[in-house]
Amino acid sequence: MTATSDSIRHQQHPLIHQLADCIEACWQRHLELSPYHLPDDLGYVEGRLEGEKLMIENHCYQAPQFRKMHLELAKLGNGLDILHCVMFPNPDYALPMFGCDLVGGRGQISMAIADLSPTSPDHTLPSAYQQDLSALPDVAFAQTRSFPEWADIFSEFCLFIRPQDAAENAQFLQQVERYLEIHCQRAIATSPTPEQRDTILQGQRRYCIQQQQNDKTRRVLEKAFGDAWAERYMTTVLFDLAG
Ligand code: 18B
Repeated sequence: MTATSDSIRHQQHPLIHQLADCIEACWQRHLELSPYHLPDDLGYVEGRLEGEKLMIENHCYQAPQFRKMHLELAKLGNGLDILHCVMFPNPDYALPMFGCDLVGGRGQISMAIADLSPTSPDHTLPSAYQQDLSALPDVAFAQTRSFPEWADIFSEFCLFIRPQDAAENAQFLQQVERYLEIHCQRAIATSPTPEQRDTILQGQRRYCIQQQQNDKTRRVLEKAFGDAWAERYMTTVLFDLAG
């Protein structure tokens, strides 16, 4: 599915709509995109949760540096809007994982997280990323959120907040755009290192295994689609382990 006028982003919280457009524009600006095909029945899905309709729309691409770039938009009735995005590097490239998740509704975003997460054995970002990220303007948010136990995968640059107002929403959007710009520019300047493939894969697998433990995501999916479907979706669409 492409970003047509019937995309559910048009019915979502403005920050989610803007971030979805921003992510796709950044990908198109920098990377050589081609489609990534999800299993046929998982491009667009609908379920029901407590009498309300849950709609999930997936946009998926690949590029030489990324085996899978996944943007997902979901809407539950009129109360809950979700944006989920992960860029899975091609395991021949020693790149961090970009991940982002926004949850909100009824005019307010309750949670916004974005990170460039290390996958190296020593859990540090490549030095070029550290330099670029450290050089960004400092942003401060009134309310940061505390990490659950499984979340030891994120970097010191992780933004994890409850934005308070339109100014903080705009500041979050701008900072995520800077992270994406750095990521795409560094990625296209990176040479493949196939000899490191096993190590890189191990780091990516750890990231996915930790993310699969997010009970808040799992519970929404289980309630709407059942336990087996939720397990399949979390392990094949949201956080699949590359071979
Ligand atoms: N996630 N999120 O993507 N999740 O997918 N998400 C929530 O206000 C969904 C990612 C992350 O405090 C919440 O508490 C659904 C990525 C963290 O225990 C809900 C989908 C990252 C938390 C959902 C989805 C990520 C979190 C609770 C599929 C990071 C806090 C919202 C469409 C890069 C967990 C709230 C905690 C929370 C739901 C992080 C409802 C259904 C890529 C850390």
